[in-house]
Amino acid sequence: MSCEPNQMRRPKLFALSVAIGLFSGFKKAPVSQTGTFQQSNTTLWYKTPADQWTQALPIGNGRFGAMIYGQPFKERLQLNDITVWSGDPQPDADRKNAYRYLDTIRKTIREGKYQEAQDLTGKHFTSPAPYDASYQTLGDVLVQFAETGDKVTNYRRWLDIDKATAGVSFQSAGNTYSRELFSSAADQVMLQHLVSARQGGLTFTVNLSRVERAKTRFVAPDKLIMTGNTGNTLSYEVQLTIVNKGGKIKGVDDGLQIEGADEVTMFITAATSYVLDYGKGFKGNDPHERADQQMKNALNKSYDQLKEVHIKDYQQYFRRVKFNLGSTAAAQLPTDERLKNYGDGRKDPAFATLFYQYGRYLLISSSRPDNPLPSNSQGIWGDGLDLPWKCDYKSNINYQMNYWQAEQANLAELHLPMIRMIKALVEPGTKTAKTYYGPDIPGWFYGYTTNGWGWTSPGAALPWGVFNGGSGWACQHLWEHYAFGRDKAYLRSVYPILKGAAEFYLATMVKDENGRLITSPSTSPENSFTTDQGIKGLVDEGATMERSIIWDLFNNVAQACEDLNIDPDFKQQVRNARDGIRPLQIGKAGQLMEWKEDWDMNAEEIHHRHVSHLFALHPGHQITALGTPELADAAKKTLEVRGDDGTGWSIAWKENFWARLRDGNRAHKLLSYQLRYTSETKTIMSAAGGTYPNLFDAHPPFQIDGNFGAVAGMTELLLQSQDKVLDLLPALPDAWPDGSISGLRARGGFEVSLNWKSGKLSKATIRSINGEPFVIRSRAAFKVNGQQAVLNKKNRHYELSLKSRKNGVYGVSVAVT
Ligand code: FUC
Repeated sequence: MSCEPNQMRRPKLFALSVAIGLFSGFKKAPVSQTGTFQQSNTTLWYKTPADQWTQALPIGNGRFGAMIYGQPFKERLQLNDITVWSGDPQPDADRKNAYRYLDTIRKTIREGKYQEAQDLTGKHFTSPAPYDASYQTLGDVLVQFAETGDKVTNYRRWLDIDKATAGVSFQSAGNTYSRELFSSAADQVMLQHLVSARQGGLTFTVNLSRVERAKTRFVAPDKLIMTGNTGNTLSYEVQLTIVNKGGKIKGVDDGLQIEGADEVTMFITAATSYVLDYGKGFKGNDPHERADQQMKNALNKSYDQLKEVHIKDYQQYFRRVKFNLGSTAAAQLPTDERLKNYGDGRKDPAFATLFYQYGRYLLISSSRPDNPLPSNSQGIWGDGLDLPWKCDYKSNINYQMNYWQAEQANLAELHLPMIRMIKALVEPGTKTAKTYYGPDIPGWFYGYTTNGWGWTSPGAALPWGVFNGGSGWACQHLWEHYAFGRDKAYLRSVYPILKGAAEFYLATMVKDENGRLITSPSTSPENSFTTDQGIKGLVDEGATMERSIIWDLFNNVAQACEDLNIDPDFKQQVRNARDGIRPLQIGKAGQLMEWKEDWDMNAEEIHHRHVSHLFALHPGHQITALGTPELADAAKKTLEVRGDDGTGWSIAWKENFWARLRDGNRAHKLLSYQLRYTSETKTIMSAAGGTYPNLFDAHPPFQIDGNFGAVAGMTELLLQSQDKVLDLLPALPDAWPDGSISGLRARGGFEVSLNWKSGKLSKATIRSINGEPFVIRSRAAFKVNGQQAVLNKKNRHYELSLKSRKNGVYGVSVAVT
């Protein structure tokens, strides 16, 4: 519906309203309908408001988001901006001259003096700086209604993940109230639209607040501004403007009072001074102008216009993948009840697709292509000043898991904030490399974590603080973006970063007793070992994960040289080095060995959550179930020993491992573990993973990697694409006998849709984006354009090699048996 642009009437009215101190109903708000509740399998919905944060519902435009509680007469929107980091950059967090101790540490490890090596590493190879900076809340919008509403009926609150809009509706004292909220990436504004069915039914105050370092003032009777900072570096500004239809409005101290409105639209904008630029100390422009400009732009448009553009903009990502596993009566229930009932998933398979699409929703809402920072360990949603583990980018699993789904689940552009952040780590990482490994060491490096301030130093303590794999693993994401998209110009642009990471490892790996390349000192993320003599230790040489990450990096870098037709000598050098890395080893229990020696079965914590040594199985490609069956069996044994349970992300990782091992039922069992209802928010380090009522993953506490890892795991059950083989339904679980999925992406530049019936592939469609050759593999016999797939006797699968043309579409038809 049309209305006059707000800005046109604003200047004239502003002077008048200040003069009378009260805005009365002459302001024509955009007349529009809030979305009404519609049950669907892309809706999370509840019959009661949220009391706890893990019941509240998240919205976000990649950068700016909120948690919505939906209380009838006391609404709280807890706000976040992805750049709100406390503390300051710490460019001097490296331990000066650490490299001088390197030889001694290495020698001590080689001599088997593990306790001494640990002491030396802890003392000289960690960071002396405190790691205090944390991602933080931006503040709250609090809406306090005049009505108290003892008798609320027909209450509904929901989040429609197909539209990225949230809503609340209920009745009280004969009136119907409804609200709708969304955070628009297209217009960089958050909106809350409130409607009373009865004329004049909206009377409330609204405030902007933050627990510390904030000042709120009304700058016009319809506008609040909150400003503040989080330390020396970051300042922020939040603006809130009310557009009302009917009633009166006035400013009071740190709030606004609305009296008797029929309909109110709240426009909220936010900006900070953050800039992802190490050279500038992460300090950009004052946020005022941006928050102001965003507000002005938004006020120029009607609510309906903003909503329409927002939905379209969001759906360009969300609707790329459609996933259907059929529906049962169980799907009619509210989301929290469905979660409680999930059990083994057979009763409500549609809940698995909801959880899958919710994971995609959360990435779209926390990582838009031009995000100033990537999705952190809570996405963008976090309430507090010192969030769990600082809510940073732990790079020994958690940060990478956040982005596993990006390429496969057709959200490749959302990978870009991560890729930009990796680029931004090269400069500080170059310094860290030289400080710890020697002034002549080329390339760049970072270890177990990074944060909003470009942290590349090790941590303060063992075992977690010292890890060689962060940068190598991060580089896998630079590569995967190319492996799926096959954009050579992009690959050329990131090649120097890949090369720099490889140069660092080439220069710092040492030879073991047999002349094979290993890292030293070396850890296996956050785990410890016990030698056969009973000596406990944290620091070894040549731990499996570090070797596997470097193998993967060298392999990718050599391929990059080949694909770009550059650096032939370097290509040879990394290939030789890759082949010189100490190979994966199988231990006495038949397990894949985690350490250099066969100590796994002596482990103090045999069910430890990190299963780092299986990197080569997932997310690496060195072990495959059909290509390297012995190693795959060893990986299986390791998983049996570790057990299924764990923290949220650990369970999600195991879903991916079992999918790669082509055991769909075991992966599905793990998904069922992950979908255990929990309200536990205390930190528990083992066996307590689950899902909160708002479907956030529980480590516990909330950690979003589990949500994202589950999307990757479920995708791997349906489609894998190692070595340019498009493996259709490699691990379909029995719990999903009939279904379809469309829009998945595969390495080599393909888009794949699949249909299956009674547990068997029935149809597939493959679109070739770049016209590259490929191989299709399936358990079932199939044909493409009359060409019959051939049974590969070794792996017992049907395979067909095809050439493709750019944008060619290939229909896979399966003989009905
Ligand atoms: C690592 C993990 C923890 C947690 C934290 C954010 O330290 O070992 O389980 O996920 O990161």
